[in-house]
Amino acid sequence: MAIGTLFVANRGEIAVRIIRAARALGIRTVQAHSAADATSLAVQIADEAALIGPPAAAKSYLNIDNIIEAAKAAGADAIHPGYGFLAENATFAARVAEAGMIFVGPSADVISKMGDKVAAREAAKAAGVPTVPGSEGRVPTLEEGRAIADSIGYPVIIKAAAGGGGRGIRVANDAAEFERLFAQASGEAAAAFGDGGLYVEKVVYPARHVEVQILGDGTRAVHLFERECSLQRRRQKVWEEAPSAALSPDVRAALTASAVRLAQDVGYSGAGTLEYLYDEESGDFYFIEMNTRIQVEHPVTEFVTGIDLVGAMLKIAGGSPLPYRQDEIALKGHAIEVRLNAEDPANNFMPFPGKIEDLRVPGGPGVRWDSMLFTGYDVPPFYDSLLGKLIVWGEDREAALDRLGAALSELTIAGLKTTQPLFTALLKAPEVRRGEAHITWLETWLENNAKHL
Ligand code: MV4
Repeated sequence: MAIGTLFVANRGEIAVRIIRAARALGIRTVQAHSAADATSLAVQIADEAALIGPPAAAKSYLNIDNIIEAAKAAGADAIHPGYGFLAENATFAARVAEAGMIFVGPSADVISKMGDKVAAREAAKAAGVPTVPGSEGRVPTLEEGRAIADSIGYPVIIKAAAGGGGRGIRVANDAAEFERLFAQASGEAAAAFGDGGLYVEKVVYPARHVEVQILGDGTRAVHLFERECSLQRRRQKVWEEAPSAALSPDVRAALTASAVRLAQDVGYSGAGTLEYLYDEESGDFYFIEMNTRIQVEHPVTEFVTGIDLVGAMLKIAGGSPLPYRQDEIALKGHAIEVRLNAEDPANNFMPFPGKIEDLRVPGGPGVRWDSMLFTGYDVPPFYDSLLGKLIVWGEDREAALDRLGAALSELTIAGLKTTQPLFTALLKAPEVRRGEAHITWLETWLENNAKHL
């Protein structure tokens, strides 16, 4: 059943993005909002709006009962969860289905399976997708963990089965550290996730973070090439590109084929991303986890493939078969995204909410601005600090870098501090210009350069 009315259960720039995709397909939109977001851009441009609770996210954007009730009252036949909040919550996906609506995303079962990082790792192995050398399944006891760590060799990384995105991970450099950290990690995982289960992997270092975008319809899956996301701070990406400057055509072909195998094996439906670590030295790649949502950085993939990923999600959720064959998806040129956050990069990236006193947005060929900002908007202090994303496209990486520089020099966001100066400085860094940064590069660079931003 094609979607008639879509309930947008998210906020900020992604809510705006979802409304635009829905409108292009003739779908009516109802924007969920907390009391703090009543005047947001998403509320202004949606066909309708629905209050779902007070400012605190736990009482609004994370409030399953309120969201389902408001969506039903609005006559919605589908709910788009965006990213963050309830996007990867299997209970929410199941509740939406029980209420007779469509969850725009994979089934609750697939969310649940991929949310268990050990189950995801085993599914990858079963699909013939390379994983990092490490434990089989969960590690039941400290003694067995020690034996595995000793056999794969230190340093090893201890991860929470219920974790993901870097929560609850520990690096042990020797057996003594392993003994200390294993119990600590298990206790912390039990407290944070209600599941103390752990697994162990060899540390891949130095490594790039490369991820593959896929689309599936439950039967068939296609890939939309990869994104390079190594430029990150405290596991928050700040700059993403497509394609990765590090991959040869042969490695790209093997990597993307592996992602399609895994997506197809689990019967994936909707947009998803498989995260890998890439060892440039050996050319080896290793699956680490899957994200079962649309990601912040999806526009770089849209730029290099010309495909509307959010539109594709809505079509698939409405029951259409996958709208693309693999041979219809081609990679053209190079795209870069930078995240403009309301943070002070010279002061340890301290959050800096406030009022937008003036806004001047860049434009021209190959320039895209995805944001919820308008002059006079008061950035609320209750949510994450993403203000918008500047995305540029060029015929090749050099052209994209030049376009990013030009677009950044046009952009003015006045009234608060943003991460804009970080990107102007990064564009001058030789390692960034050459596309050489790996996952720990930015934090080291910031130790020497953040004070000048
Ligand atoms: C790793 C790793 C090195 N070796 N696993 C951190 C977040 C979570 N998604 C997985 N993470 C890592 N897993 C092995 N076996 C290094 C990281 C890691 C990382 C990964 C991707 C992007 C940024 C990162 C920053 C620090 C550590």
